Amino acid sequence: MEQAMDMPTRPVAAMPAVFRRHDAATLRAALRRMVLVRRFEENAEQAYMRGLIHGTMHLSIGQEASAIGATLPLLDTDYITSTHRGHGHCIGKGADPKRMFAEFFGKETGYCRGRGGSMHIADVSRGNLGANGIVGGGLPIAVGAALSVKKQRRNSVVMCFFGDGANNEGAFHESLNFASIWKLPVIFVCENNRYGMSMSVERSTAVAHIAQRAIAYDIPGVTVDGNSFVDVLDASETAVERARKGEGPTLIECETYRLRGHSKSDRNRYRTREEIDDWSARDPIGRLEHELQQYGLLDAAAIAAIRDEVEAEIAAGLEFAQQSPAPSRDELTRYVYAPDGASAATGTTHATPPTENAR
Ligand SMILES: Cc1ncc(C[n+]2csc(CCOP(=O)(O)OP(=O)(O)O)c2C)c(N)n1
Ligand SMILES: [Mg+2]
Repeated sequence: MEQAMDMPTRPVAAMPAVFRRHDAATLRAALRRMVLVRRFEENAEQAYMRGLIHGTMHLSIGQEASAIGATLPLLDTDYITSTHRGHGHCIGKGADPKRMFAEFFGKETGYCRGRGGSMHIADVSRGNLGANGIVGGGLPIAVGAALSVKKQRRNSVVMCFFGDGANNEGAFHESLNFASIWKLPVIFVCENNRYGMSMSVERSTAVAHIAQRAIAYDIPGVTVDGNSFVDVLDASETAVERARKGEGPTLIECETYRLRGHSKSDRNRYRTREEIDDWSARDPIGRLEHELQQYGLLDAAAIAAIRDEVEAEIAAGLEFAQQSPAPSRDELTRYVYAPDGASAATGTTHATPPTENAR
């Protein structure tokens, strides 16, 4: 009986092109990353509820196909800019959950030595130029990074994540225009999860599809099912290839949904239970598992093994974070402000930071 359930149920001829382009090991690794993002966030949420993590956090539960499908074609030498809802982007760019948990717990071993927290995880050594608490803040940074890549004649690309809430901001329009006129290697990935806090896209946005905005900047714009790993990966590969060939930017709109509230203080008053249930039924992880099984690329035992591996990795990450040292009190503002008086990059003088922070 079990064997029969594991038999492929769809003809190989019907297999999506991205499943042909990647071997089973790569697809398994992608699914593993999606499960890792989900379990990372569920565990972070629990730690928050238990009072172990302070501040707030924005969970991307339900959006994993968008983060992992988009980042899969990226190389270590490529870059991303992320958002306040960026845990999936970080893991997609190769971040270690141990150091992410440590950052959440405010520990020295975190990516920003515990000074950044959930919304400011960055790892420049792996091309993660940072999450960003400013809506739309990553867009001009991505364009600047892409300009520098182009000037240096390097072959890297920059993937810029942002939400639907950013698409009506000036920074979005200026960034797309600059990237287009200079043919910069940027992939703009809009994660349209239907809401900016409690504001629906229907109420905030004049166009039916955010990808239509690309027309104004004469670049390709494509809307994909953001809960389909296959569709997101397909669009991302096309856009990354175009950027790498020097043909310029693309705007990808991933239509998706955040199953949790905007942040930990959201009481979900602007949407219905039915809507949330409807999107829960389109869960991107279950969907990819099902598709991989349908084409005989992964069986139930392999999926169970992925879940076990991820549980072990999460447990080790939490343990590492809890055991790591906290910063000492008199060093709390170190790494937050530039050293008194000087900028390492330019040698110029900064305004003196507020005295209570100047130590
Ligand atoms: C420039 C700016 N304006 C407003 C805010 C407050 N704010 C934080 S998140 C958010 C909504 C963002 O929505 P969206 O871009 O769709 O991302 P999502 O939260 O849905 O992932 C707002 C308005 C902010 N952080 N920065
Ligand atoms: Mg949104």
